[in-house]
Amino acid sequence: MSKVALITGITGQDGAYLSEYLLKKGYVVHGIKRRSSLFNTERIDHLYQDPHVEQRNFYLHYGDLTDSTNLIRIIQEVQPDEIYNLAAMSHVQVSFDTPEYTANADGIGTLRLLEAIRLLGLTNKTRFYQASTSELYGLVQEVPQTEKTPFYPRSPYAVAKLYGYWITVNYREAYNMFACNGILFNHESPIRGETFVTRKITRAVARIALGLQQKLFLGNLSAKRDWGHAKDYVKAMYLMLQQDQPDDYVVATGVTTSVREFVVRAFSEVGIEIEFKGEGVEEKGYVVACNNPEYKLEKGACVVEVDPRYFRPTEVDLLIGDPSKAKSKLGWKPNFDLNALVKDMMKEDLKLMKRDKFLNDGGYRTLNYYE
Ligand code: NDP
Ligand code: GDR
Repeated sequence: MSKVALITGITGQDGAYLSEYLLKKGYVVHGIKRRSSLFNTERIDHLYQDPHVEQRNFYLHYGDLTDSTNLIRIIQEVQPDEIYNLAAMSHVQVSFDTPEYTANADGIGTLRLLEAIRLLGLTNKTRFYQASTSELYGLVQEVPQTEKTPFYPRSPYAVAKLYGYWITVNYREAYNMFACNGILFNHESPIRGETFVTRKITRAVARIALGLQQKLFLGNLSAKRDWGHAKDYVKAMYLMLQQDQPDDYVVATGVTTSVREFVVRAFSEVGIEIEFKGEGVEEKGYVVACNNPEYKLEKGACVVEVDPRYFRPTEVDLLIGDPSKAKSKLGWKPNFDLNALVKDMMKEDLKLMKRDKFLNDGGYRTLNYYE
């Protein structure tokens, strides 16, 4: 008998990679997607199966983490062996604009799922993965951050996720549930949401190289993140639910890099050398050399500028994770380092933007990519 997994947030970056991974392992995968006015399944369209076909292993259900009865009904129908709770309003800056909704979906949403498992009498059957985050560490207290580092959340998103973290621990202890927190550090990919900083950078660099955009506007260039590849990180989620005992794990690369350095690396991937000059909001990135004859960028052109609108009311300055426990207990190890990640993202975004350029040049459509 195949194992059955239910994934919330299946239309997101991690949901898509995890679905692929579990399907390859022979799972039957069910996912919860939200109703939206435009299609929101682009990342999983290649996995879609015609509902008229009898033998299927991939199913989608309409639902929302803010709707308990909907979650109870889906879990009752699906009777999952494993639930991966990946759904969340996951943008830190946007959480300052929508704090109440973020608390409801990211915090109470986690409780709704755990409580549904309990009410349906599935505590001995269903294993639960909670998408916890390095944002819990917030204000730097020690580096590298481990499973034992105290939390100090710095955004409505992180505070909501703090509730999600502890309610998962509480249900594990109170009801003996197999419930785990993956404290995942930033992980990116070619299908990363376009408004997270890495993808915003790789898309813009591809567009600037192709002459579709002149400048990239960013916020805090000095923030440092421990960036890994999402393909590696979904494997850790799976491994956590295959252990004998439930536990919480940090998943990270152990290497930290500034936003500024990420920008330099992304440009260098397409043969453009850039240098930053100035300080604070006056800091700008200029082209030093363009070593790729395909691209026509003038030496001295200003291609990056700081825009304070992207500053956050409270920032997380430095994240660097210690994945020792995940490595020793789960046998997890990442295949991608930062170089390989930037390469993968730039390669795919160049392909995408070349397609857009073709459409633009042909007069078929014009898109506004400034975000
Ligand atoms: P994405 O933003 O790419 O995906 C989020 C998913 O959640 C989407 O499928 C989205 O649906 C869905 N969603 C949002 N709100 C609701 C809701 N109210 N009800 C149901 N579904 C909802 O995030 P990632 O894939 O990058 O991250 C997955 C999880 O891991 C998130 O919980 C995130 O907070 C957490 N995390 C992510 C890290 C990262 O670096 N990527 C690091 C640590 C934790 P739709 O497509 O319709 O918007
Ligand atoms: P983060 O990711 O907040 O770490 O949360 P994001 O890519 O949004 O920001 C990383 C850092 O870059 C700085 N920054 C900018 N960020 C964005 N989005 N846009 C900009 O223009 C910009 N300029 C500078 C930010 O200030 C920040 O310091 C991600 C999400 O996936 C969360 O869901 C997850 O929990 C954490 O990673 C781990």
